[in-house]
Amino acid sequence: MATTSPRELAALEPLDYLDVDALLDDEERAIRDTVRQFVRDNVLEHVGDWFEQGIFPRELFGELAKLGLLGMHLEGHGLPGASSVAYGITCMELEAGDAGVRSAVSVQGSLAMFPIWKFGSEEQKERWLPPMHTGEVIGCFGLTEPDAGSDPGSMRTHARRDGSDWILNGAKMWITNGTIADIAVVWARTDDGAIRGFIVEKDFPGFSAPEIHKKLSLRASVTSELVLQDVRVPDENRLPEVSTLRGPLSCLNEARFGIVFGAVGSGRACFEAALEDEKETMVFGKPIAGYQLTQEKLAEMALELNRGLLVALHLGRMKDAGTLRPEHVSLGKLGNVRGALEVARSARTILGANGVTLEYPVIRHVNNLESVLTYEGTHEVHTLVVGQALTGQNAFR
Ligand code: TGC
Ligand code: FAD
Repeated sequence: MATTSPRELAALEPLDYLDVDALLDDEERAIRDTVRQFVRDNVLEHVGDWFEQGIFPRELFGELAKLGLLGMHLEGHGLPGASSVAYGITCMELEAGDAGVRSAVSVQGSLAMFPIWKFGSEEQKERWLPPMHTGEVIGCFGLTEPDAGSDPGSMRTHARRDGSDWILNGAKMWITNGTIADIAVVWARTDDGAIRGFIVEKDFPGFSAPEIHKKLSLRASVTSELVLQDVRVPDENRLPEVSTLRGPLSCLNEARFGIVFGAVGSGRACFEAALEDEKETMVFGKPIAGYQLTQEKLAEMALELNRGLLVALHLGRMKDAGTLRPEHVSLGKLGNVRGALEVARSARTILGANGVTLEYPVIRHVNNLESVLTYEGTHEVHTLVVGQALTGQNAFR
């Protein structure tokens, strides 16, 4: 067994205490380094201001597209077909910048492009996927409603057939990218009780996407309402290969998988800020790093982050091997988001008062993670998914 002195250990990349890096291949390491550099160059310097002002710069999509990150894990129609692990690592590095940036990419690739890729006609794929990959067309995903969040099966948005068209009525709530999107994938119930997906183009009469303001979380992300008042949608914009709730829920698996990795990125950014701070901050005559209470916090953070990273990587390998099940993703989302929140809150305490200002990244990540805990299935929903998988008993109802 190799032995490492405490001095050598302290010199290692602190997050990668267990040398998880050795489990990546050269291509995965190259993607990680490229995205990490992108975040340093394009996000870190500005994101505090974006968060404070409550904006997401739309032009960032163009920069993300230049790296091929939009829909990167899909293949065909000119898409890169990257591995699930590569996609996960990308989400982790983006979220180390800000969850809002990872959200923008998750929603575009996993929630707007994925349903078209999976359930769309050849014409729809040809029309939409290439410009979505290049960032010329931005998409959003409308499932949640004001009274149907955890229970999307109770949605009220309705689509009525009218000749060769459909007439959509209803409202969607909390929709990422809604106001800046060119198309919305909207899920609606039809008269036969089916749940169908429609590509609603932003200039269709009766459709609007007002932005939701006063959010104190994910502020560097656009969140919107979608309003549909007698919106006429041609049948050619209906996704032909989906007619049940299983359709939209299978899109969520894609985005939730990205969050399993992404949360580790948020936590890591906070851990790094805390490590930096504890070396410099002196209290009662010595650095706070020298106190057992601080070291316990740091050790717990390292434990949580390394455990989270290993779980994420394992799920990624399972996804690439085709053995990943939705309940595995629930376990990963549940554990890694909770872990990241604990790390972030603990890091905030180490920074003292600096921990509450946007001069440091920590409070931004803490606040963002409150949304991450709720969206893509709340902590409670994923607990019940895992509970059902373990017991065979449905405790949702
Ligand atoms: P239930 O009866 O269990 O299932 C209905 C059908 O769907 C199947 N199914 C799934 N299929 C694929 N993947 C999954 N994860 C699936 N979960 C269920 C199921 O097998 C069944 O199929 P079939 O063929 O037998 O009909 O449905 P339920 O009504 O009891 O609800 C179950 C529940 C609560 C787990 C589900 O509805 C749920 O996941 N609720 C949470 C909703 C949610 O996560 N919404 C997220 C909205 S999008 C978002 O938040 C984007 S955030 C922005 C960003 O990512 O950055
Ligand atoms: P509710 O479902 O009303 O839940 C309220 C509370 O009840 C929660 O604690 C919940 O866990 C708990 N609960 C629910 N069911 C049970 C149960 N059976 N047992 C015990 N407790 C239960 N949606 C989209 O469709 N597209 C998007 O792009 C999108 N982006 C979002 C961006 C942000 C910033 C946020 C905050 C949300 C976004 N959402 C999006 C919505 C998100 O998916 C929902 O908020 C989430 O699914 C929870 O729904 P809800 O807020 O209506 O809470």
